[in-house]
This record gives sequence, structure tokens and C-alpha cells, in this order.
Amino acid sequence: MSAAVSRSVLVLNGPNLGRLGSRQPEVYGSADLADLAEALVGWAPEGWTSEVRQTDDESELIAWLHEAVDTRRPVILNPAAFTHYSYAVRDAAVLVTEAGLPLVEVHISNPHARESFRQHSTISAVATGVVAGFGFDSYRLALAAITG
Ligand code: CA2
Repeated sequence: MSAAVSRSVLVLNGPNLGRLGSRQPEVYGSADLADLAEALVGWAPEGWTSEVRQTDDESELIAWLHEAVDTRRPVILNPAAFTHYSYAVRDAAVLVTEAGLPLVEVHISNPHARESFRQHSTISAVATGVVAGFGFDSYRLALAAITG
């Protein structure tokens, strides 16, 4: 039997998402990651917490996925552009789900309605589930899926 799953959710965001709120509001809205972190506090059921992180560095994102495995934390992952080409992030995502931990892939926009290069995800097939196209509500729905 595997160990219990933590009620502290890691919300991991990939490259350029640190610039949210500054450009392309028509695609990504006008709120930033600090606003997301605040919203998640309100969305979390009693007893659950979340921690929002962002990196432009693939190796750092992979290290955070390893940390999720080691600390048994569920993951909400917006891999940003890594979604479309990173087999290394995919392999790290497999480690999370194979450890029996939920990993929900999220996107603020709907990549399937955009350029063709955005219509393939290396992550989706190994994620527990995918939520895309609902702005920051994609994260709210992912949190609801994780917390039940
Ligand atoms: O819709 C999403 O959440 C994406 O993961 C965002 C990624 C994009 O590469 C994916 O196809 C879909 C890009 C994030 C770029 O974020 C920016 C934020 C503000 C200004 C410019 C870019």
C-alpha cells in the first residue's frame, strides 16, 4: 500500500507565465500569478493548501516534479510551451502519476483553438486529466478534481 497523499497541492507553471498580466490580455487575461495564488486560497476546501511556483527553466520544473514525488504532493501543471515539445517534462510527469499522485495538466487558453504546434501535448497522455480554455478557472477546476 502506498503512503497517503498530501493535502498541499503544488501548482507549477512553466516558461513565460511569470509575465502574465503584462501582455496578451486577450489570450491570457489581465491577472498575474500573485492573483492566481490569492484565488486558489479561496478555492481550496478546508484542510487543503496550495503553493504556486513558476520557472522558465526546464531542469527546475523537473526538480519540482521530483519533489512532488518525494513529498507525495498532488500537482497542477501548466507546462506552458514545454507542453508541446518536452519529453523530459513528460518523463518527470510519469514519475508523479506512477507514484499514485494526481497530476492535472492545465492551460489558461485553449491550445486546440490556436496554432497547429500547440495542438500536440507531450503531457496529456500521461496526466491524470487535462483542463484547458477556461482562464484561471482551469486551475479552479483542476483543484476541484484533485480535492474531490
Ligand atoms: O494557455 C496556456 O496556459 C499555455 O500553456 C500558455 C503558454 C503556451 O505556450 C501554451 O501553448 C498554452 C504560453 C505562456 C506565455 O505566457 C505569456 C504571458 C503573458 C505574456 C506573454 C506570454
